[in-house]
Amino acid sequence: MADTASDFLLQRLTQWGVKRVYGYPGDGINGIMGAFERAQDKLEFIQTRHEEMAAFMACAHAKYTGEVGVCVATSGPGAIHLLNGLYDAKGDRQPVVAIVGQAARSAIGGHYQQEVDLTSLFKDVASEYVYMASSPVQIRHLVDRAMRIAKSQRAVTCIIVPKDVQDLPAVPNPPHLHNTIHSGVDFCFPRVLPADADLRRAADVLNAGERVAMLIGFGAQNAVDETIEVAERLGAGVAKALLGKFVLPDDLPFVTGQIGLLGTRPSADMMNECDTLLMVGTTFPYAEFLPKEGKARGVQIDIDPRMLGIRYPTEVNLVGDAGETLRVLLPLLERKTERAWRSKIESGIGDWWKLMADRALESADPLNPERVFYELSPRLPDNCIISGDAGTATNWFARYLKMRPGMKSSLSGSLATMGSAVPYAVAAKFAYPQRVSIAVTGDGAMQMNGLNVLITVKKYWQRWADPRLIFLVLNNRELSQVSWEMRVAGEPKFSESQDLPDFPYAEYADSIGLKGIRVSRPEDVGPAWEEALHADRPVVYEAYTDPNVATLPPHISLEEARAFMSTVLKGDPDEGGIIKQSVKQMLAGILPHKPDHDAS
Ligand SMILES: Cc1cc2nc3c(=O)[nH]c(=O)nc-3n(C[C@H](O)[C@H](O)[C@H](O)COP(=O)(O)OP(=O)(O)OC[C@H]3O[C@@H](n4cnc5c(N)ncnc54)[C@H](O)[C@@H]3O)c2cc1C
Ligand SMILES: Cc1ncc(C[n+]2csc(CCOP(=O)(O)OP(=O)(O)O)c2C)c(N)n1
Ligand SMILES: [Mg+2]
Repeated sequence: MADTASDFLLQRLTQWGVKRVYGYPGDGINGIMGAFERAQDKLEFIQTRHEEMAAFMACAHAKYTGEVGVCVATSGPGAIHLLNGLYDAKGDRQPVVAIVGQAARSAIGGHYQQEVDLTSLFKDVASEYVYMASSPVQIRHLVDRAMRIAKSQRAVTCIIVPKDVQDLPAVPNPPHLHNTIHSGVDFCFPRVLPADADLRRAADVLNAGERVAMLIGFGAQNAVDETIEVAERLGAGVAKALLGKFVLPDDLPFVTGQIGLLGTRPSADMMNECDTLLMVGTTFPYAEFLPKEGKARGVQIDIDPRMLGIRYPTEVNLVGDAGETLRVLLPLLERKTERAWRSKIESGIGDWWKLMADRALESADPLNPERVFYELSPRLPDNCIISGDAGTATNWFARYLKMRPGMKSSLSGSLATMGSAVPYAVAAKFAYPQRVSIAVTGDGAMQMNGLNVLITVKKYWQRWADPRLIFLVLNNRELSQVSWEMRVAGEPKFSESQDLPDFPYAEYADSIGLKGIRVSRPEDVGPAWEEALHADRPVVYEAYTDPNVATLPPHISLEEARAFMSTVLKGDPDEGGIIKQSVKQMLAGILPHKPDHDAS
């Protein structure tokens, strides 16, 4: 069979280095599926259970590998299903290309079956580039531009291919005529460096500071040595935004860990007390966990000018690659001889880890979820990849899992959608079959999409060189994060909305040929991790946990936590009554910028 436009589409993707596409078929993309069948030796098609999972997996591929993630879906319903996963990629600025089918050109505009105005539908999520091929001659430049724009802008792009165009003969070389496009595939990232005068301004701010705090994120991932060196020289502590969790190891004495509601007390204290802030490659969103406006002078570094000066009114905004910029900044920075600030940060970190251990070992009914993460942390295998979700698990993931060099971690950060952990973990496994991949998720998220993704795991796991892929499910029979958010707002739990049906997650895993482990006693948590981490197949680790363990902001002692939980739970339906005032008073005492933490 002569090459079709679809064959050429896939060939062009492979010329761009694409090796795997996540998707789901349908008659709007039969032509493209036929081409996948013919291209199997060069391009892998991974069948997901739902197009949203394909988009999540493409996003995770981009996050974990730095390459462009690609997903494919049929016209109409398939294309619509992609959206949430594509918005996840857009929110976290990941390069993803979506390829979708469309009704035949002869039917477009005729209210035809499965016809949706896809250019309009994708106009927001793929705002950098969305175009439809009305002729095979466009395929070459549509692929080249979608890939180049996705890569260079860290954006979602979309190519729409009507079903009849898919089957037309390929046109790899447009005629040498007026109105034709002759595009190419090469792409190199430029060196991005600020101007010398601006580096000098930044150095002046940083040199003048006496108490420097650093906040780094995902964008600092290739600047590990430089970040450590700058922190050493400035006597600074370093906090990490959640998507940058893996960037610096947690055993460095000056790393304060996460920041924010799920952050650590040392991070909160450092931001509250610093006089200078250096932010590198981060979009961390919560202003109340950054210094109060005017209290600290600020410098920010980001490769994307649009992301500068939007979280704190930083005095010097440097457009640059994190590593390149820190390298040229370093010679301008003076070593702080006064190290008291740094020593204070370091001792705060030691105290924090002791508090974490105490909290994890508190009893709960029947099991404290913190214990599950606390026991996992020291057992994490080298180079493992951890994928988180939205729910209480996000908090324990952020606080308890200590990262070491070589590990990776991620979740849906900006969109903060439920359901990222399981598809992300599967994509991690496809990208790195030799590494251990771990998803940490709630039962709500598992019921939303995770259980179905396990069927994908059943289909593929035997392909992986190392079969270890572990799904930790916190079975707390509740949308616990929402219950806590409502309680904190002074509302009792609304059972009709938050209670979840119990489900046998471990048994379900066994029933489809994976391994299920169910744990409900604290003493079994550690041995169960050993079993899961040495299993010969993917494991669902079902932890039967207490939904009433609160996810609390950083400034709260063990005693305050106990008092808070018992007071707040009295407001729940079974106890009757709402105790808005006492909840608000308690919160006023523990949230950041409370008067006694505020030097101004
Ligand atoms: C339930 C839930 C709760 C959450 N709570 C918190 C919380 O308490 N604390 C928290 O931190 N997060 C929290 N998040 C996540 C939060 O919403 C943000 O997504 C996260 O803080 C962003 O992390 P980041 O800044 O590391 O990454 P990103 O948002 O990915 O930012 C990276 C930045 O680096 C830039 N960049 C990329 N490459 C380079 C380069 N080479 N050089 C320089 N710059 C570069 C990018 O342009 C971008 O601006 C939560 C998420 C969920 C799901
Ligand atoms: C798609 C989507 N729907 C709703 C929410 C709001 N939300 C955030 S966390 C959460 C509850 C998560 O419940 P579960 O997965 O059971 O975890 P738990 O908090 O109980 O540990 C909800 C509903 C969301 N983030 N994403
Ligand atoms: Mg739950």
